[in-house]
Amino acid sequence: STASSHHSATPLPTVIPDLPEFQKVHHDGKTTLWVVFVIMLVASIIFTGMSWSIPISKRLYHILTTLITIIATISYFAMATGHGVTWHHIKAVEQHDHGLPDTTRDIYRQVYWARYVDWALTTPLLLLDLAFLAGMNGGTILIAIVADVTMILTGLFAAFGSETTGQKWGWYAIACIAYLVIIFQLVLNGRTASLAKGSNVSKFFISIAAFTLIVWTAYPVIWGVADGGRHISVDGEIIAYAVLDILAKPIFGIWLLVTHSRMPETNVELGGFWSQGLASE
Ligand code: RET
Repeated sequence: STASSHHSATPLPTVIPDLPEFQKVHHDGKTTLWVVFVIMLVASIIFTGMSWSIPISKRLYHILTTLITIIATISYFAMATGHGVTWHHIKAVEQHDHGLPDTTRDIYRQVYWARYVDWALTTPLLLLDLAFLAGMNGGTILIAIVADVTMILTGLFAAFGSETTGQKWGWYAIACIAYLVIIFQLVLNGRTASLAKGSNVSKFFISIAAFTLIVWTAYPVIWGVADGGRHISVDGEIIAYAVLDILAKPIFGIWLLVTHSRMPETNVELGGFWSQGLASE
């Protein structure tokens, strides 16, 4: 043939590999991160202001709730400025074109690991708010907190898990089991404990715990759709978590603090080292 007669020439490649796909943040995602940063900052300032006017012995919820929004402010500052995010190689898709050699197409997606650092610190504090409100015992609180930290860390491993092995969804399943432990502690032990604090506190605990369970349960759903299934963009994921974070932190916080100021029975008796030096107040 004519082609074989040019044996000294370098053959042209017949297949040009497909360019990798990069799933990344764009304008809407960046704007959202900055907006939530401002909301968390304003909430932190308001909660700090609210704690000023009440005695230190009644500030436990204020301290916890303010720390939660301060940590979120820091985490959103990191993400908005491009920190706390890294590329995760999701997979190499095999391309089969009839008659041509197979090629692969790599897919990369940005993973905001700063979220998991935020959640690892703030979700235990949120649980403490609820646990003190219900009057849960130390053992029950310890189990809920350890299950919570386990849930967030295994969720982080899931986010960086490989898709070609059972890693990603395996870690996800473990995180969901840890989440069920938290629900069990709140629904059974939390509700029972709250009854001892009277019907007002019990009713309030049931309402705010139900709100918490609904909002918290949306996180693994979003995760499954966005991080797990990659059915929504990185921007869409940022917006979804932004809505949930605002509900779970500032809205939860203002509801708790305002109700606390109107319902003296919600006050926590701080025994032992918690109340050292406060006797004179
Ligand atoms: C992950 C993925 C793995 C499975 C489960 C998850 C649950 C996350 C939750 C997060 C709550 C966050 C809050 C943040 C701040 O306010 C880690 C998404 C079960 C429940 C309340």
